[in-house]
Order: sequence, then C-alpha cells, then structure tokens
Amino acid sequence: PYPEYLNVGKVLTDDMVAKGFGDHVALIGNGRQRTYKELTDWTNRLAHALVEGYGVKPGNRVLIRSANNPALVACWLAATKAGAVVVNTMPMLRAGELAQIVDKAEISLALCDTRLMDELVACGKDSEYLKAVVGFDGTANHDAELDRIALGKPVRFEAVKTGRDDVALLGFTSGTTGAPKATMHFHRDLLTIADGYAQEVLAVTPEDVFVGSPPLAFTFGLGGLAIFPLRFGATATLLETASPPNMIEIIETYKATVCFTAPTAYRVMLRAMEEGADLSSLRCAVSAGETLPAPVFEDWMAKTGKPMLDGIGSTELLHIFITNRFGDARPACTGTPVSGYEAKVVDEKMNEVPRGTPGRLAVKGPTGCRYLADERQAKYVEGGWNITGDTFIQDEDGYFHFAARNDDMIVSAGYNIAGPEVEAALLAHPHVAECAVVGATDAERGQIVEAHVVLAEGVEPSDAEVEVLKSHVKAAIAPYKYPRSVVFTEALPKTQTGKIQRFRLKH
Ligand code: 3SK
Repeated sequence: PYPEYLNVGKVLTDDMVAKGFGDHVALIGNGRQRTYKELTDWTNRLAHALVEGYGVKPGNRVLIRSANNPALVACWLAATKAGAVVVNTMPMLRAGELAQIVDKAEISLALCDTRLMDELVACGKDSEYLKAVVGFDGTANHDAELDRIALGKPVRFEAVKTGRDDVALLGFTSGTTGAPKATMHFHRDLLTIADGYAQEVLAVTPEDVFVGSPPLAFTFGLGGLAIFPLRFGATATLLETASPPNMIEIIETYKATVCFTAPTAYRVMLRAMEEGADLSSLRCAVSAGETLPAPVFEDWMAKTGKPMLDGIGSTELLHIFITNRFGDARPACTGTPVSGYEAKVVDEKMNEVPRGTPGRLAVKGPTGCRYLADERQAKYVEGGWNITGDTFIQDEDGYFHFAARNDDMIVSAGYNIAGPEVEAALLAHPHVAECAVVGATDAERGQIVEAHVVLAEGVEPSDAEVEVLKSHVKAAIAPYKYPRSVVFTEALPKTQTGKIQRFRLKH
C-alpha cells in the first residue's frame, strides 16, 4: 500500500536524505562519488531547469539518451520529480530506431549526453513531435547547456504530486515484428519491484554496493542498478562500458556485493577468477536476460560457495517475477514466483497443463503489462494473465524451468533482438535478394544472430561479401544486432503458401 500521492523521484532522493542517508554514497561513476545529499541537490536543480528552462509539464514525455552514468540517473530522477514520463534509450540506437520511439511516445523533449547528439538531432529533423534536444554532460563536469542552466537554480524543488498510479516510465521493447512496443509503468510499480524482489530475495541493505552491465534503458538495468540501491540507501556503481574486466575492477576496488549481469559475462568472470580475480566481496550474483546454463551455476557455486540467482523478468512486468532464492537455488531451474506474483503453465486455451508438461508461461502480478496504445495488449494479457512468450515446465515441487522462447526473438548475450528487424536491414542492401534471420546456439553468447541470405543475381558469395553485409547492418541499426554468422544459400525453406520456415534454419 503506497500513499495516494507518490513521486518515485522524490522517494529515492529527498526522502532518503530525510531518512538520514544524506552523507552516504549513492552513486559512483566517471571517476566521482556522489552522496545522497549531492544527488538530491543535483536532481532538484535539474528539475528546476526542466520546468523553468524547457517548460516541462506533468505528463510530458521526456526521452533520455545516455550510457550508464550518474548524469543519466540524475536526469531520470529530475524529469520524474517534474512529473514527466521518462523514456530511457540505449546509446547504440540509430536515428531510425529513435524516430520510432519518438513517434510512439510522442516525445517533445529529449535530454542527451553531448557525446551522443548526432543520431538524435538527425531523428529530430523530420519529427512531428520532437521540439528540443538538450545536451547534458555525461562526464559530469557540468559543462553542457542543461548543466549550465541547472547550476544557477536552487537546491530545493517541490516534486510534482503525482498519483501512485500515474505513469512514470515508458519501457520500450521490440516485438518480433520489429515494431517497438511501449509498456507503461506507474510510480508505484517502480517501488513495488524494490520492495518485492530486491527486499524479499536480495535483502538489500545500505552496506550493499551494486555493479552490473544491463543498460539503465532496460528495466532490468534501471531496477538492478538504480532503483534497488537507491531505495535502500545502498551505493550504485555505474559503468559506461560494462565489460567483464571493468566489472571485475569495480568489484575489487569498491568491494561490490551485488552484481546484475547475464550468464555470458559470468562465464568470463569465472575464467578470470582462475587467473586471480577476487570476487569474494559479492554476496549476490543475479543472472537474468538469458537462461542460466547449469555448468555456470555449478562452477559459480564451486568457486564462491554461494548460489548464482537465476531469474526471469520482462519489460512488460518491469522486472524479475520468478527467481531462485538463497538456500533454495537449483541448477537449470528458474525458481518460484516473487511474492505478489502468481505463475502457471497453460495450453492455448489457458488451461493449466499437468506438472512436467511444457506449456505457455502465464504470470499475474502488481506490475503487469499495460502497452501504450497497442492492440498487442489483447494478445499479451488474457484474463489478467501475462503471456510472456516463453515455454516453461513446472515440476512436481512447483519450481519453474525454462524450455524455450516461443517466438522469433533472438536472445544474444542478454540482448533481445528481433530477427525480422535484422532481415529488414539486410533486405535494404542491393546485394540481398532474400533472407531469413534466426538465433543459432552459441557457447559464449547463448545465441548469435545468424542470417541466411540469398544473394541478388550476379553477386558472388565470398568472405568480402560477408563483411559488406555485416557492416551494412551495423550502420543501419544498433550494431549489437548485426549477424555474427552469415550463411549464403540458393533458396530459403518455405511453406507451400510461400512463408519462410525459420524453424528449419535454427540450430
Ligand atoms: O530478462 C529480461 O528480459 C528482463 C527484462 C526486464 C527486467 C528484468 C529482466 C530480467
């Protein structure tokens, strides 16, 4: 039960100072540490700048474009305090992808790390909605337009009295069609994931130091690396480039206690431990974003004496809703629902299937999916149950086990990549006649993007041609979506009605 009026930006800053955390370190990033008091003052100045300098009004949608750094957190909290609905976006997105988000969310103002302006400015040129792109200094030297305006403003700001059920955040997720969907999340949702999963499962305390790799533009990252630490007076470390070596350096330097990343990174960290990396300060290793292979779980247990906590979440449900727990973690098992959530495995008619039988995972809970103006809502939510698109098996003891994704989404090193979007990028190249993009099993990344390509007449298959197509995709859409494997073929497998049978290409 949250109060009727609730502003999550205020709860995570001013209220934490009022609770006595003012001198405690809230954020570490880009070579600086900020206490809760410093973060609160910073966000209040920025909120003034947004309202008085750029006319932000409650309900306006504000896009933020940045890598993970304290300035991104400050801008997000400031816009939230001003009553705006925030859309965090990944730095890798190109103008075309940003334009889809801007149009869908009707973004009027964008805040952008000055190092990442070009694609956003390009997107804004033809936009019906985007009126201003304002730069902030991601290196936190306060040397950009927004920072300069904020510096002259007072450190007190009366946060907008948003309702607990007012939308605070639009989380974007790409569908299999490639057309992005926006999921609306209320102010209370952002606290629910902390007071549920983070408190019940991780038991976060002010002594905790968080580290991890997911971008704050994914709700997995926003929860794990910003909301959870700030809700409990803990410290968040933020890495613009969260490679395993960089995470290890942070863990060793700041004695980090909680890590959020995907199995791919944990595999690399396990290898580094053999060469002397000291990860002994970690008390929680949370794995999500792709399924956790049993050998990684077992190796981690053997080397650290603690279980790695596998969990499944989604942008639609905001964060992790089924998880393993300390004292009750099993390999090749996702665990049981977080308190407040229910889960079941159902058939096409929503009847529960017998234990041990694969079926569609259906989940119900307080943060359930609300797509913004999207007819796909009716498909995702049936009778209050969220149909996540995953095939699961519930065992006799009630534990849930992941079996497969039941759509064409490729999950590669924690990134969700829609195959059809990569196909569209490839098809735009004159050398490509036809193509089908699937996920291929990969030891390092879980899956990789594999493109099966029929070349246009007169174009010969070659290694050089592979490189041409990879470069083309990297330039057209976010580079992490590029096909790491390109297979040239004479023809694609098709049904009699001409539909490509992608399942026949998967391996
Ligand atoms: O696994 C995911 O895709 C996810 C998405 C949002 C929040 C949390 C998680 C684990």
